[in-house]
Parts: sequence; structure tokens; C-alpha cells
Amino acid sequence: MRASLSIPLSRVVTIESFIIDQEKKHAPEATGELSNLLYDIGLAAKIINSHVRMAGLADILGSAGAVNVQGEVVQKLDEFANDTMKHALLRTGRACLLASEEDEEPIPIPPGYRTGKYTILYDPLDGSSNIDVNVSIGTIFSIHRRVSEGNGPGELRDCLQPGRTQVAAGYVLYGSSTMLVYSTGQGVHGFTFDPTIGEFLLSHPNITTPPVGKYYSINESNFPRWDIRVQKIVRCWKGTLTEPNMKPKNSRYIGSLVADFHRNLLAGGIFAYPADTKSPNGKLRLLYECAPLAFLCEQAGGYASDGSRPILDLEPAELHQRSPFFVGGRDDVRFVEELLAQPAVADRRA
Ligand code: AFP
Repeated sequence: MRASLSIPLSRVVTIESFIIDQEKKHAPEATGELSNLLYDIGLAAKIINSHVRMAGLADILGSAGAVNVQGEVVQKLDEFANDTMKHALLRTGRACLLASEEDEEPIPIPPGYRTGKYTILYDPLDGSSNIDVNVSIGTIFSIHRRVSEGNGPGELRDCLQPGRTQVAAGYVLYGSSTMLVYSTGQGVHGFTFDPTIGEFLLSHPNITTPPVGKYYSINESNFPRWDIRVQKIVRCWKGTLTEPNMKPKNSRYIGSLVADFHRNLLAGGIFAYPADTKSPNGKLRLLYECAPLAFLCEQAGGYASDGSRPILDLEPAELHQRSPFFVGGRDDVRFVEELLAQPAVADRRA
């Protein structure tokens, strides 16, 4: 139930007041810049949300015909979301550089505007192939403090930082309701958008995820292209193979990362996009998708791995680098790492 329906409006906690309280509690010496950056993203989320909600009605729906750097067809709503994020973040003096999944190169601060101390990497509208069929989509963001000295333009190395150094990360889910979920390293907190007052209201404080979940989420049509050990893991999840430390799970897969991740975070589960013969490095992007969700998951008590290493420890070499991705309950992801560490030999039971 929406918070505004059960709590008097005079007593609800807005995202703005929550961020201020968190800052006062955990970083009283802070300048407020990170808080303001989160408001900027919240504002962009409201604008994108208003367009997503109109997508079935407005002429904005459909392919713009252009192809992005990942070789995917870019849709008009992606462009709108990308422009909205740029507009909200480039001119405030808080960022020194942006990077978007939709742009090949980092996005500099326009001439004449102040540069700040943060880089923001984002996927403006993830799962966009789902827009036309009215399935949930999301925006993902990742914030780092710049590492280049001074207050001149940001550099590529400001973006190429391991997930562990994120100062904040989060996502907006445009689902049956719109939610903004974020962490600044003090737990994971979820806010539901109340369209009647135009505010994100605290609905899910201190989200935690169980070490073992009930769901597994993976695109099983890739089964023939997986390593034999990944096949074995999925057989364990399905229950057609038994291992002492793994009970069978229920399958749920939307094909929209934010929606799949959000469900598993709240209800318990593991999401996997392993490497396969078609995508030898995996499909998902380390900086725009894997690292921010890994940060949130660890903050919620879960874990994320590329199959052998924590996602948060990976040192990115390129902006659009991909990675295999296993994220969810801590013990579920450790189970994956354990099985992937074994020799790749056929299991005679399979
Ligand atoms: P689109 O943005 O092209 O819809 O891709 C979505 C996505 O990046 C991520 O949101 C999904 O988890 C994943 O790809 C789904 O990939 P498959 O269609 O290969 O399962």
C-alpha cells in the first residue's frame, strides 16, 4: 500500500528530508553536495517517470532508428531519459564528468559552467526493449568522487574506478508504482513516488536481502551456450541435479535488469547473466549496471560476483566494459563461485 494511503501526509518522510537527516547523522561535516546531487537525480527521475507513464499514449514511443554504442536500437524514450539526466546534472557545478550507457565518450561539463567533485555514470533507461510492451524499465546510477586533482575538467580515470569506491548508487524502477532505491553506504532505502503530491516518500527503509533466496533469474534460452559448470548450477536451481548446499528455487525472469534485481532484493533470490559463447565477457555493463547494483546488494547484506571475484573489486579498463554478473543472496552467490571454481567436467548425473 502506498505510504500516503496509510500515513497522514503531514507525517510522511520525503526523500529530501531523509537525505538531509542521513547526512546530519552520518556526515555532519559534509558540504551537502552529494545530497544535492541525489535531489538532482530525484528530479530527473520524476521527469522521466512522467514520460514513461505517457509512453503508451504519446507519439514518443517507437524506435528512433539510431543504433547506440552497444549495437542496440535506440528508442525515443531512451534519448529523452538520457537528455533529461544530462540536463539535470551537467550545469549544477556538482559533477566534473558524466558517462552514459547511451554515449560512446564521457560527457564533459559545458564551457562556462563550474566543475564539481563527482562523476555520475548512468544507464538512463535500462530494459528499453520492454517499453513497447508495457513492461517495467529502470534508470541506474553510480556516483564516484573524482580522483584527478584540481577543479578542472574531469578525466576518463575519474570514471574508471572500481565499484568499491562508489559514494552512492541507486536505481529508479518504473513499475506498477515508481520507486527510487539508493544507498550512500549507510544501508539501502526505498522511496515510492506519490503522484498526487509529486514526491518520493520513504516506503522501504533499511532494505535487507536474505542470504538464500527463493528465486533464480536467468535467460535460460542461453543454456546451450553456457560453460558446463553454469549449466550444472542452473540444474541445481531447477532441482534436476542435487547438491548438498542448494535447495531448488522458483524461476522468475523479466529481462529488465532493474525489475529482476528489485524483486530479488526484496523477496530474495539470485540474478545471473553469465558469459556464454555469444557474449564471452557477459552482456551487462560493469560500470552502468553491475557495479551500482553490486553496491546496493552488498549494502543490503547480499553479494555480487563475476563468477570468481567480487564485482566491486573489478578495476575497469574501459567505459563500456562488460562483465559476467551474479548478484543476490550472499550464500547463493558463493555457491556459484564454489561451483565455478571446480574443473569443467561433465557431471555424470546430469
Ligand atoms: P535492453 O535495454 O536491450 O532491453 O536490455 C536489457 C538488459 O540490458 C537488462 O536490463 C536485462 O537484464 C538484459 O539486458 C536482458 O538480456 P536478455 O534479453 O539477453 O535476456
